[in-house]
Amino acid sequence: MLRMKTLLLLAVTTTTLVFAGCNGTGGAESSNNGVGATPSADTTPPSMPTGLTVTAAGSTGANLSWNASTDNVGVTGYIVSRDGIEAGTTATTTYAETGLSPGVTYSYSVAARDAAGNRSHASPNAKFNIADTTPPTTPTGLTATVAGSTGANLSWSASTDNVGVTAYILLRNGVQVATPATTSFTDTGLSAATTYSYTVAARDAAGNISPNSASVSVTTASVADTTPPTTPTGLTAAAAGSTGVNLSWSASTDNVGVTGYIVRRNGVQIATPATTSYTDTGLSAATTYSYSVSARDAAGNISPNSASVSVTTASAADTTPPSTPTGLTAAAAGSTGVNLSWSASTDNVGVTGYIVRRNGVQVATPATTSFADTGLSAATTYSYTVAARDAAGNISPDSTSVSVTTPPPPPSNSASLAWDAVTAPTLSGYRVYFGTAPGTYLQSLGQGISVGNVTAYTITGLASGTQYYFAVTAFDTLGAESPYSNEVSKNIP
Ligand SMILES: [Ca+2]
Ligand SMILES: [Ca+2]
Ligand SMILES: [Ca+2]
Ligand SMILES: [Ca+2]
Repeated sequence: MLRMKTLLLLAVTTTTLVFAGCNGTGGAESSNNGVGATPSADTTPPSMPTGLTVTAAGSTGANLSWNASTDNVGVTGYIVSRDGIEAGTTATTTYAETGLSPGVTYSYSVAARDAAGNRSHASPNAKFNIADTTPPTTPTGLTATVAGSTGANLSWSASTDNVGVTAYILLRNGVQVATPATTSFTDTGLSAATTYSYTVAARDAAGNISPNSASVSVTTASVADTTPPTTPTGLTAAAAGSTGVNLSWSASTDNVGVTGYIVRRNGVQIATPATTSYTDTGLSAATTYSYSVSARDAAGNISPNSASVSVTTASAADTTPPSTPTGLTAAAAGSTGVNLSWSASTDNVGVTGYIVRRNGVQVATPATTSFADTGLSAATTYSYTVAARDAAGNISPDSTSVSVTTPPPPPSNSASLAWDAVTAPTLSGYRVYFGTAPGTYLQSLGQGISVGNVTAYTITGLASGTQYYFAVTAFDTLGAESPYSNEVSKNIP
């Protein structure tokens, strides 16, 4: 109790004038403090304000209101604090804040006071925030530069915002790829030789997003291709007649793409086909050629040469006929035969035979330069020509025609003999012997029919139904006679 009295006395000395105007209530209290007529000091603070609310007022203001406090003497006003610092006072239960910033959270409390200066406990804090609904400005000055074959460097001018730009939104071909906090970005992982379009927008902490910037495009660099295609395999070559060769091979592969092939003949490039086959032409007949193939790509890389293959063209077709036979002669051989002979023809490749025509009709194709025609009619004139031919079937023109007339048929009951001539300097002639039994002749040796120096003779007057045997001898000017020739026989019908 002693301590309480001391405090009361101090209050009296410092607040006498204040309470002079409050006798009505002071008097009521004074009766309780037992100090007599002197007004008692008010040491009781008002009750703590309750129900503090803060509502927005425009874009930068707020209205605070709360429930009135009570006091043993009387509440004289309220003290409003913002973020722990006194912001203002009011005699009523409302307070208007101005000049607030969007996007900032303010914490308010209010305390009541009375005339004696007693101050209540501060109310619980009420938080208040003015929403930021203003987007940043649109970014400008967007530029994009190539960074090799897979990257692009982007930069732009900073946007501004009523509160503050917190990041940028970078779009590549309309799709968000990054949200950098600064005004540049290096995009990576792009495809070579490809065009990309970029825009950028700015955003603030409240999520407001500016319009997209103007679009810029950039094309990445091409990747240098230094890898050649694979070596062609399976090369085959086939002769196409006497002047052509057909080539084909298996396709090569490449990291980018095969654009064509290089065909070499005997080591010299002759063609650059885009496909896996080629027909070489204008070659020489019966000649061997060597071929190889390599593949190339668009960057000019060339594969190694394939294994080489050799092929020999066919021999040239022979279209030249042999020369026309010359020197054709025809001689009757008896009454039913003709012996033909002629000079050989020549040919660019070779004569393989002759064609003999009798009266324009082919009768024989001998390989040599003579022919014995038989089975003819006696006493008849025949015309012959000869042509030559080669292996390709080319045929020469017909030779000059020659005619021959067969002699009349021999008389009946006769026998015509012919023999080889005897070569002797003193030859005089021949003698013919005949009889009806082998080796036995009607003429004694030396008494044969002397026929002169000829090689053919016809014996007439022979008997019908008899088999005759014949032989010939030669004799010289001295009378010497040769042995008999071989014997021939004939049956006289
Ligand atoms: Ca009070
Ligand atoms: Ca804003
Ligand atoms: Ca390549
Ligand atoms: Ca020929």
